[in-house]
Amino acid sequence: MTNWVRAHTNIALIKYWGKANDDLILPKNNSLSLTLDAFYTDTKVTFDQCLETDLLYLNGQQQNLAALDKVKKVLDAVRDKAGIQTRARVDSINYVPTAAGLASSASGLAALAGAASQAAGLDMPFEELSKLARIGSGSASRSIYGGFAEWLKGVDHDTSYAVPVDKADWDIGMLFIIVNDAKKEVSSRDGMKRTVDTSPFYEGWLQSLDGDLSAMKQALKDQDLKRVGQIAERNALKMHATTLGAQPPFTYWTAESMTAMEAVRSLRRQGYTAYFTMDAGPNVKIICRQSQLAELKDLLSEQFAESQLIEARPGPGIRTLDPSEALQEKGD
Ligand code: FM0
Repeated sequence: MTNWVRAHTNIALIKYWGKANDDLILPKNNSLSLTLDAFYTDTKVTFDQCLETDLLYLNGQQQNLAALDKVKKVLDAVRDKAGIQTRARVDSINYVPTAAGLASSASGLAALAGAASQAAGLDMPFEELSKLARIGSGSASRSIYGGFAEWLKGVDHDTSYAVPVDKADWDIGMLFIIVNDAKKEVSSRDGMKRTVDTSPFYEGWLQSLDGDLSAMKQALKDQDLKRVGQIAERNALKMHATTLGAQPPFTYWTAESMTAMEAVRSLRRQGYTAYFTMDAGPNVKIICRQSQLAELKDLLSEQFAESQLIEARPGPGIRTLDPSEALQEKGD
C-alpha cells in the first residue's frame, strides 16, 4: 500500500551554511527555521520488482540521472534499513506558485523520506525521518516538523537531526518578494562548499552562530517578533557576506534583491515590524506580522508586481494524505 506524503518547505532564520561531512550531510552549525504553508511537495514511492533502475517523475515529467542523485541516496538508505533491493518509481508534485523560481529541495526530500519509508513498510518516528531527509538535502531535515524547528548538527548520522522548537501559533508570517534572475546561479551545495573551502570570513560566521542561536530561541520564547526579525536579518547578512570572500567570489544578490531589501527598510521607517532574510538565490523573504501580511503586500504592490508577492504563514509538519484526498487533488 503506497500513499502520497506531503511536506512543506521551510525558511531558515538561523542559516545552515557549510558541511562538516559532505557525504552524510552533517552541518558545521545548528540551524533554525520556520515551516511555511504556501509551498509544499506531494510524493509517492512505489517499489516495483519489474524496475531495473530507480525512476523519478517530477510534475509528471521523467527526470534525468543527475536529478536522481539526491533521491537515490534516500532510497538506498531506506532499502538498506528495510533489507530490500527493489528499485522504485518516485512521483513528486511541487506546489509552488508559478514562476516563483523557488528551490524545493527541503519539501521535496522531506516528502520523499516519508513516502519511501512508508512504501518500504518502515514505521519511522519523526527523528528518524529527519535523518533520512537530511541525507538527501540538509535543510529537508527541518521540514519534517511544522512551525519552528532546530536542526542539531550532531557528530554522526545518528546524532544529526531536527527537533521541534515552537508551534509558531502566534502572529508571525512571511511575505516573499520573488525576484527574477537572469544570471546563472550557484547552487547552495556548491556555494557553501566554495565558501567553507576558501572564504576567510567563514570562521567569523561560525563563531557568531552560538550567540545568534541562543538569542533567537529566547526571542521565540518571548514571541518577540522585532527581535526575531533583527536576529534573522543580521544572520542572513552575515551568511551572504561570507560568499564575497570566497575564491572565486560570488553573491546571490541582484540589483532587484537590493531594491527589495531597501523596500523592507522603508517599511520599517514607516513603523512596520518587517525584516528580511535571503537564501541561495535572489529572492527576498520578509519576516512580519501575519496580521499585517495583506497590508504590507498592498504597500509593496506600488513597487512590485502582484505576481512577485506571495504571502506565507506557519505551516504543518509532514503527513500522509488520505487516499481520497490524494485522488481528488491529483485527479487520477
Ligand atoms: O536553509 O547541500 O539544504 O538553512 O537555504 O542539499 O544540504 O539546499 F541559504 C542557504 C540550504 C541552505 C540555508 O542548503 O543544501 C538554510 C540555505 P544541501 P540545502
